[in-house]
Amino acid sequence: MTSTRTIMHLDMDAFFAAIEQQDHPQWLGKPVVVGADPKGGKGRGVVSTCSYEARAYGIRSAMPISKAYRLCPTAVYVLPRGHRYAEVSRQIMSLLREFSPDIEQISIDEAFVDITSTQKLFGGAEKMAKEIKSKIYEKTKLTASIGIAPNKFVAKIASDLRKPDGLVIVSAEEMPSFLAPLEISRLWGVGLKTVPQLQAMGIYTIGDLARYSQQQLIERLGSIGAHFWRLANGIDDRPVAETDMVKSISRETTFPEDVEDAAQLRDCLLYLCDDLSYEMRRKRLKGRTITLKIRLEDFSTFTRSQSLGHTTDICEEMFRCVEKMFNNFDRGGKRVRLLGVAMSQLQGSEVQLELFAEEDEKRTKLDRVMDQVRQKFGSDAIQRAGLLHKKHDSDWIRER
Ligand code: TTP
Ligand code: MG
Repeated sequence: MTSTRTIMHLDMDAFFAAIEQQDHPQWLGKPVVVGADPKGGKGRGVVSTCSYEARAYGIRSAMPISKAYRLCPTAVYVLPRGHRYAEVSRQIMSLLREFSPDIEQISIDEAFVDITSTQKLFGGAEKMAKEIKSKIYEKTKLTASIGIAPNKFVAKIASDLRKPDGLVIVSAEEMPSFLAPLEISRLWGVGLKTVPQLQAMGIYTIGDLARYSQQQLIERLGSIGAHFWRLANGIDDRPVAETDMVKSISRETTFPEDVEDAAQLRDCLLYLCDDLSYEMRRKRLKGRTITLKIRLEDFSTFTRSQSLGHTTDICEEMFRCVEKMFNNFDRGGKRVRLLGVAMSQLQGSEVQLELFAEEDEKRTKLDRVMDQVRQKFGSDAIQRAGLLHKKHDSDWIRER
């Protein structure tokens, strides 16, 4: 058994919408929807988030913007301003660092903080949480919801329970009775497919699940059964660690035969950037540093990195930088065995696939069109013009 920890989970309330309301005080108290342009109900794209006033009309994140418009045509509709939200996010995260060095940011408005050792300095967990909330409010005029529990899983549920402006503290002793009445959909990993499967076993709440033995659950559900059993019994030893967050994301290719031709190598790099940027947009990540990896025929391996000065998930921008590093690399006449492209210094990107900020509109148009085609037809359906003359792309072995 590990000794008891105290883990805090903080999640800002209606984050993008609350910032818009603060920046436009005339919108305070009104339904505000951040997302795609509704175009009088004909708009495509989705809701990013909305104020609690808009939630009263049934509007939710990820809902088609046309549906939101039907539910409340008089709401204030605004396009997302990613840079502004990222700026406020940085303010909040640096404020949290004044309270504990053990912070794991998991999205733009959300972080875990291990306060096991620092809570005493602030007179206990509750006082510390209240101070964090008021410091955030002082600085940004925004409200946060906080959950505190012996582990990440329960802390995250707790922060969600009394939103907005909530504070829920669950002690180790309270954990079983806290978890028991909650719906099983709250368990990490229980998706739309698993719910009916569990219900067929008479499991509707976390308490129902906790009454099964671990062995029974493994027999019925496979190895995921053990995971559900552990969570349902309040067992979650995952540490709060920045390393938990994806540090980098990459694509690389080993050629079936070593390649000499620079044009073919450049095409391959474009292909890798394209694939990588698509994955980043899908995962809502942007990166600041790009790395090129080259392995030559004699297995000597080199990397070249460059910071872009800002974060991006745009293929064109990534490729331009990689191409430059590639052109400057002297391979001494040797052929290339492997090429790779990686992005690091990642941040959660603020907008969904179909919701690029206005200033990025032009640059990302091609990316967006390709994303839509891929989503429709699968990832091999489309390739960039630079690749179109290639017949043998599929010969490249993709290593993930
Ligand atoms: P959330 O914390 O999930 O939502 P929220 O902060 O708007 O509201 P809540 O009070 O329920 O926490 O997400 C944080 C931000 O991420 C949100 O303000 C907008 C963005 N986001 C999207 O762009 N699309 C989505 O589908 C979701 C869920 C969030
Ligand atoms: Mg939030």
